[in-house]
Amino acid sequence: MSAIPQERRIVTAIPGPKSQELQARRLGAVAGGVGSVLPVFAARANGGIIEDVDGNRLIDFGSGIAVTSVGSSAEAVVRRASAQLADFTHTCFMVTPYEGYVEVCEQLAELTPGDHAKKSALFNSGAEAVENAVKIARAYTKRQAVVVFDHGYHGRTNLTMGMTAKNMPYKNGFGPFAPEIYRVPVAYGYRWPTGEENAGAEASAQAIDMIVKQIGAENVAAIIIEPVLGEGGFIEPAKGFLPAISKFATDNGIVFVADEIQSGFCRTGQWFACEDENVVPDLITTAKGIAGGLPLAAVTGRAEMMDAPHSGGLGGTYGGNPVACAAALGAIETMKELDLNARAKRIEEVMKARLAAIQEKYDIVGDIRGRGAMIAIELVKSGTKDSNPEATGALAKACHAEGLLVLTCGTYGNVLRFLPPLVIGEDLLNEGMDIIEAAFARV
Ligand code: PLZ
Repeated sequence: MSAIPQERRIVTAIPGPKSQELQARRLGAVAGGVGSVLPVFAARANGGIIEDVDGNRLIDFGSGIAVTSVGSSAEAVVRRASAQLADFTHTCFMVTPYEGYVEVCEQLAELTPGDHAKKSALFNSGAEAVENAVKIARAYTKRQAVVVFDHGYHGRTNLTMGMTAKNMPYKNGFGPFAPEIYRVPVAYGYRWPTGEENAGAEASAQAIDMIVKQIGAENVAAIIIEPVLGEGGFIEPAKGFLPAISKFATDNGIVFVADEIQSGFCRTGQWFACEDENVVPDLITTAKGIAGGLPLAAVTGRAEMMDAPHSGGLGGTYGGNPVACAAALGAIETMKELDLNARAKRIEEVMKARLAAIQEKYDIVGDIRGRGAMIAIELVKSGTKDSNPEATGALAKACHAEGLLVLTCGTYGNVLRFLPPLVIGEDLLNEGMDIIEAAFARV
C-alpha cells in the first residue's frame, strides 16, 4: 500500500503541466467519446486522497463513481489480489473453477437481505450484471417484458441503454434499442406535484396502473429499480414506494430486482440500500464497491430463480476473475473490520449538517438528500424549482480548482453529488465541505 499523506496539497494549477502533457497525448490516442470529469492524471491514491502526476493531492469525493469505498489501495485488497496474481491470473471459471469465486458467492448469500436459499453468478461490469438479471428473470418466468423507472440508470450496453432513462450522453444516436422495455413513474419526492408526503402512494399507484393497463402484469418478467437512483440524481424513492412495488411484483409472479450497483456494499450506511424499508428483492445486482476497484459484478438471488437458466446459459470468459474475487474478499473483510456502515452514517451526519448551513445562506440549494456516503444537493434558480445546471457546473469547477474532486448527476444536470471513500478521515471530510462552502461564496 502506498502510504500517501492524508492531506490536500496544491502545488500547480489544476490540471498541472504534466497532466496537460498527458491530456495532449490522450487527445491523439483515446477516442473522443470517452470523457473525463477532470483531466488530472492519477499517480497514486489511498484513503481520501488522489495524488496526481504533478504532485498535487486532491480530496476525493467521488471514489471513482462509488467504487473505492474501502479506499483505492486498501491493505487487504492489495494483499489478497497480489497473492492471487502470483498464484494464477486466470483459468476461466467455466473451464477450471477456483475457490475464490465460490467464496464470493457465499459472502453474497450471507450479506444480501433475506434468509431464503440464495445463489450468485459473477460478471465483469454493472451493465453485464443487469443484462444477466434480465436473462435469469426471463428464463424463470417465461415472460419478456422488463419494467424500469423514470430517472433510472442501468448501463451502456444495448439492453441497459434501453433501460436507462436519460438520453444525453448515454443513448443519443446509439439506437435502435432492445424491445419489451417499459418505463413507469418513480416517487421523486422533491418534484412530486402534490408534495413529497403523497409521492410514495401516488407514484406507486400510477406505476402499477400503467403496468396493469399498458403491459399486462402477466407479461412482465422483471421490475428493476435502484433503491436510491444514482445517475438520475440520488433520488430516494419516497417512503412506501419500494415496498408497494415489491409487493405488487410478488403478488403477480414478477421478479423484483434491486439494482444496488451504486448503492450497495455499505455506501448508504447499510449493506444494501433496500434494507432501509425492509424490502427483500428476488434478485440483487452488485458491482462497483464489491471489489475495491477491480472489475467484478454479481447477480444474487433466490436459488430457484438463479437456477432457472439451462446449464451453460450464463457465463463469459472473465466473469468472476480470480484476482477480482480475491480483491472482493479483501474489500468485504475491510468493510466488516472497519465497520464501514457506521462510517457511512457518520459521513452523512457531518455532510448533512454542513449542507444545511449552506442551504440557509443560499436559496439555490433546493434539496439535500441521500443516505450514508451517498449524499447530494439539487440546485435550482433562486425562489423556484427550475433546474440550475449552470450553477451546478460552476460549483463543481470551483471545487476542482481547489483540489476537491466532486461529481455531478441528475436528469437535469443540476445535482452535485458526494461519494467519498468510506475510509476518509473526518478532517479531510470537513476540509472538503469548507471548499464547497467557499465555492458557493464565489459562484
Ligand atoms: N446500475 C445503478 O450506477 C454505473 C456509470 C458511469 P457499469 N454507474 C456509473 C458512466 O457514465 O458510465 C451503474 C449504476 C447502476 C448499473 C451501472 C452500470 O455499471 O459497471 O458502469 O457497467
